[in-house]
Amino acid sequence: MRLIPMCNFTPAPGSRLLLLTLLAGCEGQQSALNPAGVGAQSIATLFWWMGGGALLIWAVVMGIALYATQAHPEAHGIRSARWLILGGGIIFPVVVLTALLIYGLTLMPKLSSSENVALRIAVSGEQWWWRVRYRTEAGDEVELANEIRLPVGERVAFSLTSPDVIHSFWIPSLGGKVDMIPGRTNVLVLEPTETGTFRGACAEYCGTSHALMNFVVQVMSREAFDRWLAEQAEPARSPTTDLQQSGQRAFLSNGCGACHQVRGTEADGTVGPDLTHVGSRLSLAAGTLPSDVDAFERWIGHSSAIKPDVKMPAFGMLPGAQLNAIAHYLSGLR
Ligand code: HEC
Ligand SMILES: [Cu+2]
Repeated sequence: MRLIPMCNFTPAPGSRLLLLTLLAGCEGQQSALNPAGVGAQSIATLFWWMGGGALLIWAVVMGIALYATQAHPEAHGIRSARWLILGGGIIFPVVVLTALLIYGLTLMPKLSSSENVALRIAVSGEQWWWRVRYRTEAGDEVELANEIRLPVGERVAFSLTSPDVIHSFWIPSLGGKVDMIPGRTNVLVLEPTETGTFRGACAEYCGTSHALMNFVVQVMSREAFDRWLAEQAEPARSPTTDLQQSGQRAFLSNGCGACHQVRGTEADGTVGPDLTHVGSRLSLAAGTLPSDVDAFERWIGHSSAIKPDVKMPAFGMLPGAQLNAIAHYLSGLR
């Protein structure tokens, strides 16, 4: 049951903008109406039943209202008029709404059960990025940022928390949203059913750059996932070219390591994202920039212009050649 036929029809020019705005959520990587997970599927089905129920009640009420304005006052006795009001105004809506409520409530235990979980991931919402921690089979903790990869068809439990303000973790294509509350750990269980790339967002206003904290979710086969996690668990690659080497020296001597960790080097800060494999990420700065040398250079020189109030100082005072070398070093950290 999808909106696709509706998305294809061509409206009159005047109403086009409004319709485009309304229907922009029909499809794509961030749509609750285009589900690719068990939770999202139930929520979408519930949405359609709710929408159908609302439409039905609306049609019946409008029908009765129209009839009442057209009918002669003598057409009904006082008794049948009373039954019409009782039936259409109370009994019918109560039955429809109760059925919808019961249906909605029966979905909840299934959505929150953490039985048969194959993978646990800890995610912390920060101003304005996502700290993501996996644990390998060997028990090592692997930290990355703004990116989540999942094996398809397996149940995964997210432990959600926050060190600063309330954020809300939401991957519309895979399931419902859950708040990340300082001092508390909430659990969300998701089960992706299709491979592909999806988008997650913060769904609770958390400060100036709330709209600039997104993340990429990639659902892949179990083998590809295991390979990826093993790569992420490795320490950082050593720089190979002269440019990358001078970039690493500039990175270490300008204090980046006070906030950022690059496993295998002396940089061990924990304020900002772990950069051990930052070159392999699908986006930079929580979905704000693409991940290429150019974007690294812009970010390091102009972080606060790109993301207002960001908790990383802009390093625009560094000579251009140094910024460029650091950008080459970081994008080589694959
Ligand atoms: C005061 C702490 C601090 C210092 C110093 C700092 N950063 Fe950051 N950095 C951050 C924070 C916090 C973020 C997350 C910003 C966001 O996306 O909201 C970040 C994000 C980044 C990112 C994007 C990472 C990602 O996964 O998207 C890069 C790259 C980066 N910093 C490089 C550097 C470099 C290079 C330096 C030194 C020239 C540096 N940082 C110095 C705190 C710091
Ligand atoms: Cu947030």
